[in-house]
Amino acid sequence: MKGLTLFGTRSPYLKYVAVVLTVLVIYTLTHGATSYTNINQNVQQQQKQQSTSQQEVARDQAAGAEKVQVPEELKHEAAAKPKASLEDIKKFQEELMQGKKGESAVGDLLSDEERKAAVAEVKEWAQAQKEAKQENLDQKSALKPQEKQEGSQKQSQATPNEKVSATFVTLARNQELYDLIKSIRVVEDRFNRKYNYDWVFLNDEEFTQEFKDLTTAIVSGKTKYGKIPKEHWSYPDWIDLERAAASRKKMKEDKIIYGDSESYRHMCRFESGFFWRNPLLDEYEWYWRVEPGIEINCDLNYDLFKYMQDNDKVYGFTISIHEFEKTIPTLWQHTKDFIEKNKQYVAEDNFLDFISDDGGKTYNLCHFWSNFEIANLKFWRSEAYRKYFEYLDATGGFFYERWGDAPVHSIAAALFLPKSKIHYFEDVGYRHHVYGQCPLNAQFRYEHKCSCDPNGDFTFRGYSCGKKYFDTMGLTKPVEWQQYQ
Ligand SMILES: Nc1nc2c(ncn2[C@@H]2O[C@H](COP(=O)(O)OP(=O)(O)O)[C@@H](O)[C@H]2O)c(=O)[nH]1
Ligand SMILES: [Mg+2]
Repeated sequence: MKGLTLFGTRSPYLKYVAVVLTVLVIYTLTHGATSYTNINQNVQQQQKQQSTSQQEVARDQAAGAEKVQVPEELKHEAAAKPKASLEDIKKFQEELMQGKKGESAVGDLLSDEERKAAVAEVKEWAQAQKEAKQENLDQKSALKPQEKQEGSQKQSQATPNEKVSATFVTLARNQELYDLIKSIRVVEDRFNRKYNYDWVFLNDEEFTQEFKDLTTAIVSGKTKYGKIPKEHWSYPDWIDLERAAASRKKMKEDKIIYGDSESYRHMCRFESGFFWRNPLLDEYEWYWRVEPGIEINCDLNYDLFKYMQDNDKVYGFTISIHEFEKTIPTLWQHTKDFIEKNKQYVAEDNFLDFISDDGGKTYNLCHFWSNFEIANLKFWRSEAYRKYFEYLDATGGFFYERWGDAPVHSIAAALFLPKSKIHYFEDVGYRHHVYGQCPLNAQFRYEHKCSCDPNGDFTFRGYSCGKKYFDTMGLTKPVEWQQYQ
């Protein structure tokens, strides 16, 4: 009976407690288990509901139904603030550069976006200036006496408002777009995103919309497109077309590069005598030539145009090389004839020694590789160069032989300019097809994030004219040069 004590009469309410507890336990056990089943069911149910609603959305979308609620604030464009003028922006930036924090009234004229962009530009400029200053110090401490002279040349850090009148210029065919776009991308990344210079594109045919759209999307400055006029890309009337054709045939047999190409000849004549006459270039003083398939391998932390301007340079190059003699058999003789009749054009302290080993009797074939050029357009527009080009053109040598624009430009620069106006961009890591220039100093390469292999540097190798350049310019070669010849 002991067992029944709990339910005994001595504590009758305990019976009720026990009953309540039992009920509670049974309830918990049964409902607890059910609740697990429910979670799974819920997930399944949710999934089912979701898929139904997805189906609905998809159905709605397919039906073009616009069920999504657009937030009110997105329905209307924010009331646009009137755009500040370029003058206002410049003034604002000048104040910032003078450390005034742009608190004056002019700052109020700028929208938030304009203000942000202007501040960012000034910050970037300040950073670039700091880097250039450091770099200048580093370079100077590592330079040898002759180079110190160069090192002491004026800094070329343009402020955002101090841009030089300059543009990139590219002659290209539509089908070269994707080769070219890589060149543009790298020029922008290494240099132009900081300076935003314009870019002029020239073609003997109309550029396609795709060409224009893609290049405009990538260039940070303004882009301009020109179709070359017929008279700059055709046979002049004094050319004997049969003689020209026979010469192409012979050059093909002799396996001379581009020997049988008519378009290559038009291109070389155009680059020699006409690109600088294109009206799209009229407003500029300086240009930087870029071709499809080139590479820039190191960061350029200063304004190369401004460097040229501030240091009174006219013609800048990266690679120098010997020309294939068979493409220019009579070019030097015609040059000598021209000089004989026009001695007044020859500069006093010229660079003849770079292009001739015997005081001008013969041409040693050295020339600046013109696929990279940073130069002053005034030089090509000068009387000396115009007359020289006209003289050469009248001989028909662009078509009867296969004169390149590189030797024509180089001979003119070497003869009509004092050699101090020619600048060698030693610091520009550059490659065009098989030949490249890669700064030989390892520290320099690290600091400028160069991607080139110094073993691929062409400057002191056999076919290059690099050694000749250093010797005739009176420069000391980099200490590393013997390792890389
Ligand atoms: N529009 C146009 N551009 C050309 C033509 N031929 C060459 N070019 C351009 O002229 C430059 C030199 O030509 P390229 O074929 O690179 O010659 P290479 O560098 O001497 O091998 C490049 O910028 C080419 O895109 C042509 O027929 N039409
Ligand atoms: Mg090329």
